[in-house]
Amino acid sequence: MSEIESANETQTGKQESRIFPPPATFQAQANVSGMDDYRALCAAAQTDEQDFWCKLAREQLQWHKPFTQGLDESNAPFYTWFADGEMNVSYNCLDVHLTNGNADKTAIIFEADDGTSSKISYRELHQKVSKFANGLRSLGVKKGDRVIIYMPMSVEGVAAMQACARIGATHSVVFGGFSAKSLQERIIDAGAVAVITSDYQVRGGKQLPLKAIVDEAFTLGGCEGIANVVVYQRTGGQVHWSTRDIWLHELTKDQPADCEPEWVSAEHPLFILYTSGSTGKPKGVQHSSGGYLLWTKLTMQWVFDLKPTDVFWCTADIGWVTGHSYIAYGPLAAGATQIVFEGIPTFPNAGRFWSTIEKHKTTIFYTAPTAIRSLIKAADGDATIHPNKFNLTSLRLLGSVGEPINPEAWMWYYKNVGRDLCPIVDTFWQTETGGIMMSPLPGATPLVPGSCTLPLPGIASAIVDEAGHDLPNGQGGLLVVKRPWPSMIRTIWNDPERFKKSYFPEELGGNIYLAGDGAIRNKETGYFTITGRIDDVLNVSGHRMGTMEIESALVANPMVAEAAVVGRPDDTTGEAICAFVVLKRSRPTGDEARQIAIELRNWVAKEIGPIAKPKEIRFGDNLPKTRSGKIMRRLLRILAKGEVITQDVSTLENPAILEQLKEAL
Ligand code: 6R9
Repeated sequence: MSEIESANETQTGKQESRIFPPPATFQAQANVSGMDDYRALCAAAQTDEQDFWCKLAREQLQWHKPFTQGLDESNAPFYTWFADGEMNVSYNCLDVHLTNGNADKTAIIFEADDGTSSKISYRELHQKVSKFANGLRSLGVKKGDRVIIYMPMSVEGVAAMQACARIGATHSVVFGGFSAKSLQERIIDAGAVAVITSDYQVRGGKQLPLKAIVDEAFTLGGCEGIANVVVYQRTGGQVHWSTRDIWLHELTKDQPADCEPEWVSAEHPLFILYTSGSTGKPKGVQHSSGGYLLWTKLTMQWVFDLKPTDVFWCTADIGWVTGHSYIAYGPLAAGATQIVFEGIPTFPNAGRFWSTIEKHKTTIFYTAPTAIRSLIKAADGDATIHPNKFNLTSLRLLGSVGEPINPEAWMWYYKNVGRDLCPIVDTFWQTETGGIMMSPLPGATPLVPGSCTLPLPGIASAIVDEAGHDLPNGQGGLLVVKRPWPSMIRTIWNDPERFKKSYFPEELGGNIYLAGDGAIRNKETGYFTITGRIDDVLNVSGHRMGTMEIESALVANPMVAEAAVVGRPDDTTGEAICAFVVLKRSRPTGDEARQIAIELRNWVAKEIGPIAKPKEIRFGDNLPKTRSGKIMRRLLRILAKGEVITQDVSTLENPAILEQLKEAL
């Protein structure tokens, strides 16, 4: 297992020794204050697991019908939580605030791409969502139906998700950067009955069509199940119209501002979110209602130390799980004021994050390492957009998510954005986990740059070998979670067998969750460091992408005979996609090769979305293969890095090919 070997090398080669204990003032006011508090919570979870979770679920959520049982393991690994309890997620995010003093509190500060902003209170958001939900009901959308949401970052995007939750429809948000083909595949797999989209999205001063891509998805076929396309008018730009289309403002215009929520079982599927795995086909990760909301709300309090006066800003898109848990659901359930940002970090310039923090007096800022790394570069090149040119004194807590944060980026973030005063929570989690699994608690855990430190109370993270045996600290292995937790993935939509195989493999006993990441624990502190994916999943700018997905897209091109995709380290995006391609015709060189590479990159953008475009394409007469015909991706990874192959290649069928693939175009 090469990943694990390299993890051990990292660990022994370079030990991070800087430690940052929580500032006393932070600790004094924190929701979880000091390591003793943290340990007490962990101990409570261990002593009586059922009691721990049931108590929290009763305290944190309002139940229409109380549950009688917490975790049910009788059909493992299809675990259920609070299953006979009835509740509604939207009720718990909105209605509860109408009577607890939050009604006129700002729920969302919307920061538009062009720098204008607006606010919406909990009362107003409740009305908006209720009208939206009534509108969907009037179209015949009902409990259990699936609705695709293909929306820009907007109050309406969040409202669409909440409206589905309100009527018990299961939503599946598709990131606005995905192509018509990806959208069509998700519409079909989910068996959706409606699509919610907008005319355009506005990013970086440009208008990008969304409705037109939905139209295109229809032309690809298989979308006959969609009775309606609801269109939010963002720009008023031109769109084609058909009988199935309806404007959101017309749909909601005469709807009552009150909508009785659909009471559902805590196990009712709140959403399906597609994510990349190690095969070509994205997996529809299915989440629950009760357990999911419990954990997203609790982690707002534990990890983000949320207080009534905070202004929380998570920069993720609602198309990813981070935007689900820490924009659409967690912050609202917790009664936060939060920023929803339409634009991009570099428009009108790379000071946009800092100026927006200053403008809205943001107190908690949660972003991805890739954004930080690109802003470091930008600030190096232009002192006027350096964070020290802005008043960031409102900040009290910083967060990171999506990929490992390298210690240099961590230190820059800590010093320049946090002014050496704000703890950084490096939060490890996944689409499948629903919420944060490992992270420092900012008023308790001493921070070590590059480490997500320790599991949250109730989360039984461990590191095991391939037979499922526990490994001692200091030895890298597979990251697993040994006990179920409320917000865990329930199944893969339409594919329970794949769910079992991917996450609860027999080799590990069939009942412990395999994360798909490698990890190692520090010998002294027991802190976890994530060493990267153990499967064929790449992490490019915090976006998960399967190498197989990209390979399938490439070979779908009529010119391509064969393709192999690997990741290579990249200073800004974390990993970059590098494709090795064999054409049906002879191997192109020079300008012609460059031209075909451009064509293939655009092809992949069409097939999957621009985020999946290979950064680099190299052409060969063949790919390095073993005598049994297996592509040696390990060697391709070395070539992609520009390194020299030192190991024995005698098992290769065609060692000469390596020479051809050595050079970048
Ligand atoms: C929330 C999210 C999950 C994968 C995960 C891991 C990587 C996420 C991380 C991290 C190191 C962190 N990852 N957070 N690696 N440190 N703090 O990103 O979900 O898109 O499903 O990606 O991202 O490899 O397995 P998702």
